[in-house]
Amino acid sequence: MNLAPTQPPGPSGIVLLPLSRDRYIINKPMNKILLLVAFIAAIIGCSKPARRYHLNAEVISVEPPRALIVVKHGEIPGLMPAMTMQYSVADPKQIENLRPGDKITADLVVRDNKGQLENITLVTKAIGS
Ligand SMILES: [Cu+2]
Repeated sequence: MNLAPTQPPGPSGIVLLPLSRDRYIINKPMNKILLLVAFIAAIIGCSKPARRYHLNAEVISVEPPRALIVVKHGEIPGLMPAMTMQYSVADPKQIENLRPGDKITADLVVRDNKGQLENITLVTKAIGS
């Protein structure tokens, strides 16, 4: 069998191998492994149940482009005392029209030690906003 490369030697005398064909052959099983890793990660991620807490809060500031909100929230029984803190929000559209001083309710969803606000609902509009 003749395994010699079909391409002529390069300028420096180094033989160029048909790389594109080799890459194709090598990458195929690699893609399967990556898919499997992603699949397993998804299963592990889904198997941990998220915890949900109801939250009453006052808006301190909002940053819709970064999906961030700073709120002063009341005590969340079983989780944390009342405090002012920043949360990421699941849907930035829910904070677009919020202004400092607005009163909201929301679901705090805790997943893998990360908290995110969902179902943000305006309760009382801040005076003058
Ligand atoms: Cu907090």
